[in-house]
Formats: sequence, C-alpha cells, structure tokens
Amino acid sequence: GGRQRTLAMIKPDAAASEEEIVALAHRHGLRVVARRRLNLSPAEVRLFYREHRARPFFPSLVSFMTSGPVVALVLEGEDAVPAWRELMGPTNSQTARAVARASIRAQYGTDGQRNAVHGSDSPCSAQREVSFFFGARSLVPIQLRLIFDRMV
Ligand code: YYY
Ligand code: MG
Repeated sequence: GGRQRTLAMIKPDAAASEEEIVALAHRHGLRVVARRRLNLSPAEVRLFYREHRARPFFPSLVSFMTSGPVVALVLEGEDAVPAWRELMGPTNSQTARAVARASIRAQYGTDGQRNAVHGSDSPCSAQREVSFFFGARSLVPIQLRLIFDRMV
C-alpha cells in the first residue's frame, strides 16, 4: 500500500448529494485535493468512456452523463484507488443494495447505468483521468484533443 490519488466523479443522478458523498469520502480517510463541478459535452463523455464505445449501452450512457452537472474530484489517501472503489460498491446499484448496503451506489444509485459515482480502476487510469479533468490538456478544445488522441 501507500498514499495514492484517484479520480472520483459524482454523476448527474447524484450531483444534488455532492456534500453528503464528499463527507463519506472524508470519513473513509480520503482527502479532496481538487474539485470541479461542470457539464460534460457528448464528445467529452465519449472520450472519457472510450473503452466502452462499442458496447450497446454506450449511446444511453452518453445521454445520461450529459443530462446534468457532474462533480470531478481528486481524492488522496492510503490506497485511494481501491479504497474509493470499495466505498462506491458494485457497478449495478441494485446488486450493491443486495451485497454492499453501506456503499455509495447502494444509497444513491438506481440501476446498472444510473449508479451515482465513478472511480478510476487502477493507478494508471487514475493518472489519465485526473489529467482529463485537471491537466493542462483539459484546456485544449475537445475537437483538437480528439485529433491529438488519434496521433498518439
Ligand atoms: O467501473 P464501473 O463504473 O464500475 O463499471 P464499468 O464496467 O467500467 O462501466 C462504466 C459505466 O458504464 C458504468 O458505471 C455504467 C455504464 N454501464 C451501463 O450503462 N450499462 C452496463 N451494462 C454496464 C455499464
Ligand atoms: Mg470502469
């Protein structure tokens, strides 16, 4: 173990519960290093979730993620990547209510898509996702970024 940073995101279905969710992170030893409330464009959601672009739920995921504001957070603490994933609970909020009743997805989510929160799945994804929201690169317009990502 050791001190890590992870990218957490409160999704549109839970943005109204921002303060409660941040308080839960604090209570689990995760400190907020950076915080940003914003509306994502469809192009930004497609880029953020590009690993899922071929899945049947992708168009519906894009419309859900653009339906309202999200809150991006950089959380820091001991084993922050797995610690935040554990606190989120399973992907499907209905499963979460069956097996992880204290988790954020059990408490604030609805189903397999409207599941309240995101968390990076590895330190490598965390680094990429933190720069997506907070890097100098996030100042580059989205159209240029899509072209750039094809080059690298
Ligand atoms: O990392 P995590 O969010 O727990 O799950 P992923 O398998 O990476 O899926 C990302 C995102 O896609 C999930 O949080 C909701 C959405 N999704 C969906 O809408 N329908 C599915 N059957 C699976 C995932
Ligand atoms: Mg994932």
